[in-house]
Amino acid sequence: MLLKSKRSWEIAEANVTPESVVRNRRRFLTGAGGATVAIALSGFLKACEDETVKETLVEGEGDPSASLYPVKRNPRYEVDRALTDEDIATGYNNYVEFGSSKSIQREAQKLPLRPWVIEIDGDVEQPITISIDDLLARMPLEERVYRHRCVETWAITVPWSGFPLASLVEMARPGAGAKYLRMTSFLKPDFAKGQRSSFYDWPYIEGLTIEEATNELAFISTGMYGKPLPEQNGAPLRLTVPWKYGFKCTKGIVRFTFTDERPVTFWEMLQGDEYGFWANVNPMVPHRRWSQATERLLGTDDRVPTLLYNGYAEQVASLYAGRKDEQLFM
Ligand SMILES: Nc1nc2c(c(=O)[nH]1)N[C@H]1C(S)=C(S)[C@@H](COP(=O)(O)O)O[C@H]1N2
Ligand SMILES: [Mo]
Repeated sequence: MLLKSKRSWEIAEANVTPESVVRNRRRFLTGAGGATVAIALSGFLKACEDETVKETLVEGEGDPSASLYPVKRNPRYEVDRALTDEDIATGYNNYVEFGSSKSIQREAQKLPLRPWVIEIDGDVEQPITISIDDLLARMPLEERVYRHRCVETWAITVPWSGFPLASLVEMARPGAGAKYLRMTSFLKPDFAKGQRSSFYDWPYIEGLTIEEATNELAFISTGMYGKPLPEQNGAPLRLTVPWKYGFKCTKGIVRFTFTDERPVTFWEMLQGDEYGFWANVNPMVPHRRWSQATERLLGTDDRVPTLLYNGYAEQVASLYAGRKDEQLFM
């Protein structure tokens, strides 16, 4: 993601190192071995290199969920665009936990995917603690082809495997007071070197209204291209809300919390005037520093017009009918 700095030459998709934005924040981080290490940020952060070696889970091999895929494609969710090549969609990523470039694929392999325990809590009938493999066994898996539009203006088209977020909400049995669903990502600075940077408020938080979370399009991806999700794309589970800018699609989720309070999201906390809570795609509403009128398709580099709600207005426009006064598109 691109952060505001005093430099006027910044353009969309420029590879900005957020740490280069000077901040005088200090925070104590727990480093490897439980030692408490003070990391002062000024200029570049030289995080200690991670020595921890993970059990091998290479490209789906050895992943206990590998036998679940491929799953049947739901023909309701196809798009009139060619699929992005798998190598591209799995090799050009945003995942600040592992660094600020697009080339975090190798670094992300350090994330241990098992055990992976998910908490479902807050305003629910009874809190649930469930392992990813038990959750996968309970959820109705299917494949859907969705467009994905990053706020930085690149776009991909991906065959996701996973389940409707509505199925998880149904399992959770939220109370009548639950107006929002907050999603929290993992916090493992020993494995995720970006999390040793105190520039950000970790962990990554995202949120949806309950109406959004139970919209038919809201999806939890657990696989892509007929295989388990790779680490760099958010394994073992990530949110996929294709009508919103990509930063809403939080990766590596460990907690779903039902609440009456609107979550303050990761990017909102850092720079809310550019990356807001709603973040619905709209070609007519420019980002503060660039136009959102067109997008670049990764692979072909074709520039094509961006669509309102990323082409999903029919399914989601009604969610916002009563919210005209809000900043729905940033
Ligand atoms: N936890 C977490 N989730 C994240 C991000 C991130 O940095 N951390 N980046 C977001 C952004 S900006 C985009 S565009 C998508 C990219 O998903 P992809 O790499 O699978 O294409 O992930 C989103 N989810
Ligand atoms: Mo993004």
